[in-house]
Amino acid sequence: MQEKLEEVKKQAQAELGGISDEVSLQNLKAKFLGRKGVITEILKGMKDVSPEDRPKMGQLINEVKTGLEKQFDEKSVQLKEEKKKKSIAEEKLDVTLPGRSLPVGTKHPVSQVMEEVISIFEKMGFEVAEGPEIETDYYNFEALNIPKNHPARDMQDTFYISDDVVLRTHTSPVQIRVMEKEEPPIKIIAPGRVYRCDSDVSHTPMFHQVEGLLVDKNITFGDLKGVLTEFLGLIFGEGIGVRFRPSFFPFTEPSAEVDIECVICDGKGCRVCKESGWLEILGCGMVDPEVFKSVNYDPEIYSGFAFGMGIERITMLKFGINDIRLFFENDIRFLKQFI
Ligand code: 2U9
Repeated sequence: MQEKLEEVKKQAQAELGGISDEVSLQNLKAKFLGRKGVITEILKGMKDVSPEDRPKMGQLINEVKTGLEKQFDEKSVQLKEEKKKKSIAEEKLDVTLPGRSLPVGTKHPVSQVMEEVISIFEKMGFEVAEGPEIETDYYNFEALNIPKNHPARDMQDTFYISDDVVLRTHTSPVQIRVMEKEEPPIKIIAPGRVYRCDSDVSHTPMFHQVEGLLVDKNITFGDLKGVLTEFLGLIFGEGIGVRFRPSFFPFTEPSAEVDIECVICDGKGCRVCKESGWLEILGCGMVDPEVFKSVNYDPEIYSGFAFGMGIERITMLKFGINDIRLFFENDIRFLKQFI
């Protein structure tokens, strides 16, 4: 029995040496020290040992048992240590690795140009004014001296919400609302979305405008020319050719349309400028006395100028875009080109 015990001890130690994980360790422990384990089997053999040898034998078995238990426990501690060291080594953070770059969006080209236009006028001392996109007939047409039979009032051109309520067709109602509330001097721009029943390569049902209004004593057409010529030089490049052509708008008198030298062909004549060398870029004029009357400004005391421009058109000319609908398709291959 003593020999058997010695053999079992050696076998257990040998097998313990080959163990490398906690589960196998527990299985091995059960095999030797468990209730149905090898040591228990040996203990059962005690009944065949002579009574005088029994105490010594019992002590011997116990020594082997506690010795093995200690070695199993030590192995368990050792395995836990190794596991911890391994996971620390594996989870080490390499701060020198290059970061993963996240895709970053870009500002829509119309927003970029809108911000640029606003910034130029702010530097000249204009303040930004805003108002509702759903307007009454009064603010959108009546107060602006647009007659009842004017084609712009037609259902073909204007989105009607009801007989008396429309989606604003220009940002001019904003200026009417400001003048109703405040006395001159007025020096504002009104940027925002406007709506017209129209759709082709150069028109969309919604587009963006910036309009401007300056009212004070002794404001002249010369002031208007100075401000707009300065603006066009800043937005299209210093020295760009500018010309003022007589025109008509119900809300300004006299009125003019402003052209710049064609940015595509440098004024030589091409398809875009219809061989004229010039591109129409904005409309303007001196505020009509009828408009002043509707806001209770005395046209004998005050004068002013106003102007309006479409931001999509300016963006198309600045970037050489030939179809306005590209702005609203949200194709990132298009949008990515304007960083
Ligand atoms: C008030 C009085 C007058 C604003 C003006 C224009 C001329 C003009 C167009 C440019 C291209 C509209 O976007 S577009 O289609 N605008 O030609 N706008 S004068 O005149 C005003 C505005 C407010 C109280």
